Amino acid sequence: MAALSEHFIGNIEAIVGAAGIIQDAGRMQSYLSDWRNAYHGAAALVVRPASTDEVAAVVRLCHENQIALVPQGGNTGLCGGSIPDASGSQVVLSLTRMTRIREVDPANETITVEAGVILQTVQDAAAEAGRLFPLSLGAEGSCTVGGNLATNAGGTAVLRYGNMRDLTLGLEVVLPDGRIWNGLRGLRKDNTGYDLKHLFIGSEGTLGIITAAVLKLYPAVRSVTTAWVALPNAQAAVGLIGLIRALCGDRLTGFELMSRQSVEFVLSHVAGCSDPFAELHPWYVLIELSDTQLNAPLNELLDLGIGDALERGWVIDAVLASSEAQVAALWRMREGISEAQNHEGPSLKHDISVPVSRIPEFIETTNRHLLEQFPGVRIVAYGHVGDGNLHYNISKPIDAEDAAFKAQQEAVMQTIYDVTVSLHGSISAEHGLGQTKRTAAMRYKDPLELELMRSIKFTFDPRGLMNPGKVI
Ligand code: FAD
Ligand code: 2HG
Ligand code: ZN
Repeated sequence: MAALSEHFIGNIEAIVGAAGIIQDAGRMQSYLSDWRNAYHGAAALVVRPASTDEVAAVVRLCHENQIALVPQGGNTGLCGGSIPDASGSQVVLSLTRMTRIREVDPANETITVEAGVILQTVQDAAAEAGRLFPLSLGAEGSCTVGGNLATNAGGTAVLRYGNMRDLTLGLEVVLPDGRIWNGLRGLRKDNTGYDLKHLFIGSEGTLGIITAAVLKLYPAVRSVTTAWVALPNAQAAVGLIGLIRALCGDRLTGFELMSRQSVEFVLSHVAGCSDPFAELHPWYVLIELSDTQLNAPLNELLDLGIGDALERGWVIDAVLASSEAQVAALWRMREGISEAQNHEGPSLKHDISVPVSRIPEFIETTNRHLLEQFPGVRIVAYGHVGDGNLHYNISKPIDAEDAAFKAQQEAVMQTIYDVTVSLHGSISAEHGLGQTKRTAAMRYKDPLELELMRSIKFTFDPRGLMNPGKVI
């Protein structure tokens, strides 16, 4: 490990206090590997400032001493973005002590929170104020607003409310030289030049440290209907979502596609899950309708839509949840897929998007190419079909060696991304580039876009100290 001087460490401690600094190797461990245990790094220090001023002072000191910083929130990211490199010279800057909800303004329909606030805490605070904060994802009990912003997180309600970018009105950011940009404006209209917040959203910690945000609130939901539906093929999902949307409009708030393989993993590994149907089916969707009105006739609407789809041959079978417990059980089946896949050995994750209309073609073509080139791999395809976003994850063949499987990562990525790009898609719809997709982005992104990205990076961070080795 490259040692930092006693003087530097003393200065950091003078800023954040003893509670804000971790040097002990054992206590650092949880900051140095990711949720999947797929990435491992080393760090000179973990620093945990408790206020924006402390973040600014730490960043300024690192800037003056040319020390690279790796911002980290809940460490639930899925592409190694929050993990330092192996040199041991980088400092992990954890935002997890910045947990204040600064303001709830129901009349402006906004909430202002610090970067380390857990997503679920924001949802709960919104609910207490009789409002909804709609970002929803499987890691919501541990991911932070800062991480959600830095990755422009998506989740299961994007088709109705948009992703984190769409839910954000203002940001406070500590720039790489330690200056504080206060862009905490709760305005829905502000046309005073370039909209700088959008540069930081999705920048994965490479342009600055997000310390707080003004987020949008929505009316609370008072009626919900959830259905688990069996489909003959993925094409049927595209037909079905069009039909349900035409019928229900904005009441459609969730439409999650899952292959049989995904559901089988959950049934094998996630406690308390059971197959709602006696027969096996190749594909499933979880549909959620919701309304701000109490006792809205959502069951009737969904029955109507599913009845129509049954006649068209797009649906084989369907069940509507009849209690809150059943709703939770159906969502557990969907949101348990990531955890279930972890139990099946190493996996290669791909969060691609293509136009919704091309999802069936993507699945059919990629399955064919992959199985020809890598016989025996288990394809775990599922995701947010309303956004054209599939998690096209690959688990190793049952009897393959872990190392041999992992060695195929680049080749597997290339096969999947070649098809994605040929269908005018994106190699990352949700999770970002991090370490995993940085090289692939160089290959698949337009050279002019890359050149513009590099010049933005240089403008903000000419010394290259913000999360080096990630994104660009
Ligand atoms: P981290 O993992 O700590 O960091 C992620 C990136 O953001 C890193 O590059 C880090 O350097 C940077 N960063 C973190 N905080 C800051 C900050 N304050 N300022 C600047 N940069 C920062 N993602 C989705 O989009 N949709 C999903 O449906 C979804 N489901 C998930 C389900 C599970 C079970 C898991 C484990 C993950 C899931 N994710 C999903 C991925 C992940 O949870 C999200 O990307 C989340 O937004 C990351 O938040 P975090 O606080 O854990 O960030
Ligand atoms: C989801 O939609 C998340 O469940 C996680 O984005 C996907 O684990 C994954 O690959
Ligand atoms: Zn997802």
